[in-house]
Amino acid sequence: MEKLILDEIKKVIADYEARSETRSRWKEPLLGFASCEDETFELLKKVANPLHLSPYDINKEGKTVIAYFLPFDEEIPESNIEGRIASYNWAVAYVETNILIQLINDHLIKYLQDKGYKTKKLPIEQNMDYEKLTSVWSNRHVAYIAGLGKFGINNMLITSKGCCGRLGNVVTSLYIEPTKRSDTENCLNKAGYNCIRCIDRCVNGALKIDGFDRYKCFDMLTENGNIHKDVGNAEVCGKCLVDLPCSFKNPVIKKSNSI
Ligand code: B12
Ligand code: SF4
Ligand code: SF4
Repeated sequence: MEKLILDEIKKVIADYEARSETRSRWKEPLLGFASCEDETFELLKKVANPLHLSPYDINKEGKTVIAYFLPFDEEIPESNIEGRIASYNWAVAYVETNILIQLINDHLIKYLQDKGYKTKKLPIEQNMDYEKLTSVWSNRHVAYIAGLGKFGINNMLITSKGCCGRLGNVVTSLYIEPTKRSDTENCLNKAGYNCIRCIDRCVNGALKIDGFDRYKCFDMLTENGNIHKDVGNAEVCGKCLVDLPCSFKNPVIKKSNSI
């Protein structure tokens, strides 16, 4: 079933890329599965947000959270390395990946429901609280529980294909064996190596070694959103994701192999 789900996601990506208006390209997606019974979901009320939902709030009959990572084609992050302002391609990729995530979710819902499994997604309007700048359903944390990666000090989930990409998920009544989480860190700094490259790259003083100012970050996103108004709602920046050892891979594996 895992392979079938991956193939369905790949099909949606290929169809979307084939549309004449789509500019962005994505690499092969990564897929992870979490049991709705995983106790870490309860922990999220403490570490992420006291209002954080459980998978059962999204789907009462849920057994598995299907989480996926859509890595950007390398040209997209590479276009965003230079300068303080987010690149046009990064802004377009943000808008287009938001559309793609909804297409994938709606397709998986229909595909699994046709097979008799009730499947649901977070209603889009609940994705973000614009006052508190948090979500009641953190895609990063859900992906972490589904074994897709570990957090970097840039706050991003670093997967085996790095952190340059976006995350999505649905909750289904189909049981799928949960993906095992690895015991090791994927961020060089957290693994004990001397890396603060993401912090050095922050263009608005939002990301520091001792904390993250989400409002300063959002100021930068808003500035870029105004500049890239023509592509839609593109509140982006992402300078702390690109040109890093963890942009396209888990750098800890390579580093420890080379010692
Ligand atoms: C709100 C939001 C923002 C806010 C706040 C960012 C933030 N760091 O939370 C603003 C608007 C500033 C923002 C900025 C950006 N965002 Co944003 N954002 C979100 C959103 C909607 C919710 C995030 C959320 O709820 N955070 C909750 C807070 C409380 O979490 P936190 O404190 O940061 O989490 C830490 C703690 O929980 C801690 N922790 C401590 N102890 C423990 C213990 C355990 C067990 C665990 C699991 C964790 C944990 O680890 C976490 C990471 O440091 C998600 C989409 C979604 N629905 O999930 C996208 C999302 C997080 N953003 C994303 C991106 C890419 C960006 C930007 C790069 C903008 C851009 N696209 O150009 C920047 C990056 C800023 C940065 N370096 O953090 C991606 C991340 C992809 C990835 N690889 O991880 C997401 C997942 C969107 C997506 N669908 O892919 N974002
Ligand atoms: S740049 Fe270095 S410190 Fe920052 S998240 Fe990546 S590996 Fe970790
Ligand atoms: S997205 Fe931009 S402003 Fe926000 S932390 Fe990263 S580099 Fe800094």
